[in-house]
Amino acid sequence: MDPNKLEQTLVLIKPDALKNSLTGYMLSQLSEFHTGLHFSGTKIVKVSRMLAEEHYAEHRGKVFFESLLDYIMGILHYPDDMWRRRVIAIAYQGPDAIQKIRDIAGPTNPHAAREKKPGCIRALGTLVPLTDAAGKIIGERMDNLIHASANNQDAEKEIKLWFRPNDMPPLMHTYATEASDSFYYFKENKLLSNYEPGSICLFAPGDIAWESDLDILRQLQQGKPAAGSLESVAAKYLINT
Ligand code: 3AN
Repeated sequence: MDPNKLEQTLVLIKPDALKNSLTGYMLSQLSEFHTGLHFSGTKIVKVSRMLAEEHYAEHRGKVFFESLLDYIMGILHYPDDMWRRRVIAIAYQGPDAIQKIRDIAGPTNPHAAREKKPGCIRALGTLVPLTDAAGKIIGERMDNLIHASANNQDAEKEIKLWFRPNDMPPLMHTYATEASDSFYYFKENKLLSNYEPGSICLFAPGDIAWESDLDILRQLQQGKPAAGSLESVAAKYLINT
């Protein structure tokens, strides 16, 4: 099969889009008819802090980081209705999927989006001033409705962060999978090989995992440096728990 056909990208329909009832509009923009792309996975996610931190790891330490976490966790748009704090996560797939979705989403900054690409999804977004404890403006947050993976490397990291292999049909897998041959448990940000009360089983023997996730766990179990964090593996297994 042409590997180009398998290119995947992660789309998140963020809480501001849900709050403004833009889901239908956005899905229609992303439809196979308009883009030639296909859904390979979709889920409704209550975003945990762990997942939010992993997803936005590159922004850690920036002035808007904490606000960005609150935004993607739905806390800002649904301060009272906790059950409404959700995003829709979608894996899209097809030739040139990453660039096609980036084009439909438009520039990151909604003001730039309105100027440079009227009609794109992010042109409907907004900028929110960020203030310090004294009320002084220290920056701004971009509420831009949609996340779309920026490049191949990010797409792989993000698809594997949000989706398990069996969240999508096996014939649509882009990334290598492997059956686990051991038990791996997670408890209080630690990796365990035996069950302890309160621990969560990430993998049992025979469970299908992303190969790279198993590589990370094996390295961590031996106390060696790994290509990713334990949280980057565990976060998706804790989704909606
Ligand atoms: P994009 O989503 O276009 O790939 P990223 O990955 O650089 O952009 O940023 C992720 C998110 O972080 C953006 N969607 C936006 O909400 C927020 N963000 C990025 N840069 C800034 C910034 N300079 N000020 C405020 N928020 C930002």
